[in-house]
Amino acid sequence: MIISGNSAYNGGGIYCDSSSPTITQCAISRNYGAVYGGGIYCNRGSLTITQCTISGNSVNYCGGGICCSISNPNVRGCILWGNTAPNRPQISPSGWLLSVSFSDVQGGWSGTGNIDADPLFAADGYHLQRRSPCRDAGDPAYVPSPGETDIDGEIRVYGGRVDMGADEWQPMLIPPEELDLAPMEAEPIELPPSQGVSLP
Ligand SMILES: [Ca+2]
Repeated sequence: MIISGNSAYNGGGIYCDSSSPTITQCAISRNYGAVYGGGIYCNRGSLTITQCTISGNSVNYCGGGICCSISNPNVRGCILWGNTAPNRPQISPSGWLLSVSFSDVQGGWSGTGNIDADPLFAADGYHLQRRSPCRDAGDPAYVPSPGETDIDGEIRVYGGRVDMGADEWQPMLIPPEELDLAPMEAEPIELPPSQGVSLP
């Protein structure tokens, strides 16, 4: 699911109150919150967020990507990149327990398998490009459920290990402009020695 272009006072993309849902395979991108949580705001709950790309969201106070209060969300296999806020732009834990693993968090975050590296998004802000460090960097123990797909409805694990985020990079998704083809150069043609053909 793509959640994009929304705005709210708290939780521009998603607002969870006194609930503990699992949010998975979502791109939560380019949403806006006025105070807390540009992408996701969670109040009083044990939110689970897996294989999501939370990018380019903004908020005026804190928690551009995720903001939680009296909550202990579990974040696994996600990308939190390019979110903006005056305070704690990617994740705002507000002192609450927050488990983050196998995720790419801009500015870094402690936890197993986390990285801090530009995910090299395509122009839409959430698809991965071929050289993305998020490829094959998700939880190596991740086993998709039967029929589970990535955000494009394509296979969830390609290349032997799940990618971080909602998109699983696959070769058929490469737009021609990313193929880095060198311009064709004409090879000099060597003509065989003259066989004595005489032109009229
Ligand atoms: Ca993969």
